[in-house]
Amino acid sequence: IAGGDAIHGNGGRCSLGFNVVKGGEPYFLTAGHCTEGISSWSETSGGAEIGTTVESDFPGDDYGLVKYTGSTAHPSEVNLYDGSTQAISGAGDATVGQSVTRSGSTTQVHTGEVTALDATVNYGGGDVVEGLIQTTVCAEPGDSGGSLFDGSTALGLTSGGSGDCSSGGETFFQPVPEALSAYGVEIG
Ligand code: TYR
Repeated sequence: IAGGDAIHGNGGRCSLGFNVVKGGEPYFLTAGHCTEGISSWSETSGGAEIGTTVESDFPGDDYGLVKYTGSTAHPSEVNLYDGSTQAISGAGDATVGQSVTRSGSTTQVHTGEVTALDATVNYGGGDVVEGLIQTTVCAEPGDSGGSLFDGSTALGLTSGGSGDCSSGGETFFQPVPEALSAYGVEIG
């Protein structure tokens, strides 16, 4: 299972962000608003458990950490939904004007540009998230938690936004380096 693949739990669906490791054990990052209410994850709705939520940060930030069940290594790669994957070798900070690509389980792969950094978004209901990457990339419900990357560099986790992938949208992403340092995990 790779970045952009579907992850299901508790009747909901999100997308896997990036496979990571900590102490030699495999984990993955996804959005905090996904891990907030879901403790057990599977690849299909109602399927076998592949991991359990061990950390969750939302609102304020929007990242969470899931520990894979078992010790089988999960290479850090992103599903390009064309039968191939993009290998991820590390994480970096996005820059304004950068061309970026997103992978997620609802709308698969879409590209766009970074328009701003350190954006604050109010999702309503008291859910304010700070420090987000703002982009012209579209996304839709279920793409959340999925990967934003540029080549082999991990940049962000899909948080939220407006619009859709038919008429176009604007999407905000949680930067990955902050999540890596908060949890003491690294890109495998
Ligand atoms: N927040 C959505 C989710 O939880 C993802 C999303 C992103 C939805 C951008 C719409 C949007 O415009 O799946």
